[in-house]
Amino acid sequence: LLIKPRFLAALHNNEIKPYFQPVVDLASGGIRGFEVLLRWIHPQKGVLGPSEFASIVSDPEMAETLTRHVVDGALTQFSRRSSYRHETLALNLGTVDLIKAEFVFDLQAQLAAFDIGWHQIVIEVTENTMLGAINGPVFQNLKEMRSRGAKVALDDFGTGYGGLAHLRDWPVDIIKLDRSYVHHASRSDEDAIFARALIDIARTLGLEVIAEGVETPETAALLCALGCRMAQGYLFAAPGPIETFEEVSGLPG
Ligand code: G
Ligand code: G
Ligand code: NA
Ligand code: MN
Repeated sequence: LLIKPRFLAALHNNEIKPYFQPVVDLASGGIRGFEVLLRWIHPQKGVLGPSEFASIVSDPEMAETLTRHVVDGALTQFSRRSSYRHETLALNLGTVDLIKAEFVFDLQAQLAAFDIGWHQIVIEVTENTMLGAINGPVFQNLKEMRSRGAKVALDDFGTGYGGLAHLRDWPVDIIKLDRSYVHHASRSDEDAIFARALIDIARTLGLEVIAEGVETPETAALLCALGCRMAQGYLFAAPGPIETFEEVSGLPG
C-alpha cells in the first residue's frame, strides 16, 4: 500500500533509470543496438529490477507515468551517442502501455523530438501480452508501428504456452530465445536440440533470432553455428548506464 507514494518519490528523486544492454552481432562482436531495462537505484536496497516492483509496472495509472519517464530517459541518453543513428533501441512494453489508443501517436512525438527513426525501434512483448491481444487494440498498435518501420520482438520465446502455434499469425519480426534454452545449449548435444529447433522454426518463418543470456564463448560459438546471428549476455556486457558502452568497440565474439 505504501509502495505507490514511495515510488512516486523515487521518480521525483531520479532514482528510476533506464539501463542498457548491448545487442551484439555474434560473428563480429559489434554492437547492433541496445535493450532498455528499467532499474530502481534504491538508496538502501541497491539496484532493483522490475520484478521487485511488478505491481507498479503493471498498474495502469503508474505504468503511464513510469513508461513515459523511462522511454523519455532512454531516448535522451541513446540519442547522445555519436553512433546512435546506426543502432537500434529495444523497449519492453506491457499490455497496459500498448492498449492505449494514443500510444503510437505519443511515441511518434518522442521519436521526432530526438530525431530517432521508427526503423531503429524494437518493441519487446511477451507471449502473454500477445495471447491477450489477438485482433484487439494492442495488435493494432503493434501493426501500426511495424507499418512505420519498427520491429516487434517476442521476448522469452519458448517459455510460454501457445507461442509456437500462433507465431505465424502474430505481428512479430524477431524472437528472443530465452536464456534457459541458451544456457542448456552448450551443456550437451541433447540440450542443444531445443535451441536448434527453435532457431530453425524462427528462420523458416523468416524471423530474426536474438539469443539471451549468453555467458560463455562456447555458447556464443554454438549459437553462431546453429545460425543465430545476434545475442545479449554477460559475455558481452551486463545491463548498465549507457556511458558504460561509449568506448566499447571490440567485444569478444
Ligand atoms: O531487468 P530484468 O532483467 O530483471 O528484467 C526482467 C523483465 O522485466 C524483462 O524480461 C523485461 O522484459 C521486463 N522489463 C524491463 N524493463 C521494463 C520496462 O521498462 N517496462 C516493462 N513493462 N517491462 C520491463
Ligand atoms: O525479461 P527479459 O528477458 O527482457 O530480461 C532480461 C534480464 O536478463 C535482465 O534482467 C538482465 O539483467 C538479465 N540478463 C541479461 N544478460 C544475462 C546473462 O547473460 N545471464 C543472466 N543470468 N541474466 C542476464
Ligand atoms: Na525484454
Ligand atoms: Mn527476455
